[in-house]
Amino acid sequence: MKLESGIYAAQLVPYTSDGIVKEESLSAMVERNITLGKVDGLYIGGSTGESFLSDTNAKKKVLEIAAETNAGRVSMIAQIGSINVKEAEELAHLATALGYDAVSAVTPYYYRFNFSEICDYYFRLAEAANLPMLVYYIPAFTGTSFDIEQARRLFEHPLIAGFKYTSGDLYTMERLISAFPDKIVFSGYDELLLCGKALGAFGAIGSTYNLFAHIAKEIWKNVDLGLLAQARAGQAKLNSAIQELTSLGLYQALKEIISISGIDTGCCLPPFSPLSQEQKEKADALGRKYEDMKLIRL
Ligand code: MN9
Repeated sequence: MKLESGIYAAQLVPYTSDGIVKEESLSAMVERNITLGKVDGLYIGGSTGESFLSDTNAKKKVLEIAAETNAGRVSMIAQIGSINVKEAEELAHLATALGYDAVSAVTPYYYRFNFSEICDYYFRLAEAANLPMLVYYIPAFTGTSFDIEQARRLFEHPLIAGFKYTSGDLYTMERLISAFPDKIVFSGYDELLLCGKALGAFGAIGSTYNLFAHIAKEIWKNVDLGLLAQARAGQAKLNSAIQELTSLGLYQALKEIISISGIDTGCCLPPFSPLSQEQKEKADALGRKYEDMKLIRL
């Protein structure tokens, strides 16, 4: 399968309090995204999956379970990036063996790598996978941003297929989309889904689509139909929910609400702290409210 355009859930991952992947729950959460959320694709092992907090075994398990559960139904992207490049290469090989459609890698972070080092990292990982590579661009977290000329250098490698663009700099996003019509850009901030789509993004990848895929798909479709007022109303509803959930801890709150549907969504990995009883009750109440508003189905 090649990558479909549209809404991709950045897959949440349920962990035990010891940091072990809850395998059955993960499979149920993937299934839920495909059959209830009707997502166009899945992005596995990214920030939302807490990949940068997890150990190599957990990363591999997550890639395996997601691929087995999906069994070729929707497009799948494996986030394999890590500042442990040997680990990233192993994950790249695994993603290929498991039949992923593309890989993605976070820009190497923590140390201030120069651009030539960053290019080497991306080319090496793309070649290890021998799959299309989406640069996971998230400058607020990695501290590294690229200009259009740097993007051009990355795109000189035929396997660099596009960006997962998680930045509020919509000017650069537009320049990227216009300058490289043969490449693809996924919009990475759920808060800016309407804007990304309006500027020509190929798809959108987001954590909140584990819960709000339906409204995200509606925003997407309404932009396609030129129904701007409806799209804007949808984005406003989504953003109010993001604001409410973020005040509790976004991934924790998303997992708590999904657990109402009967899946044991487990914990987040430390240093993320668990929700207090009071926060859990608040998240549950928000979940019921979104259900009443027909924003989600539990
Ligand atoms: O991958 C997500 N990024 C992070 C995409 O979690 C760092 C987004 O979906 C955000 O969670 C979302 C809320 O800020 O836009």
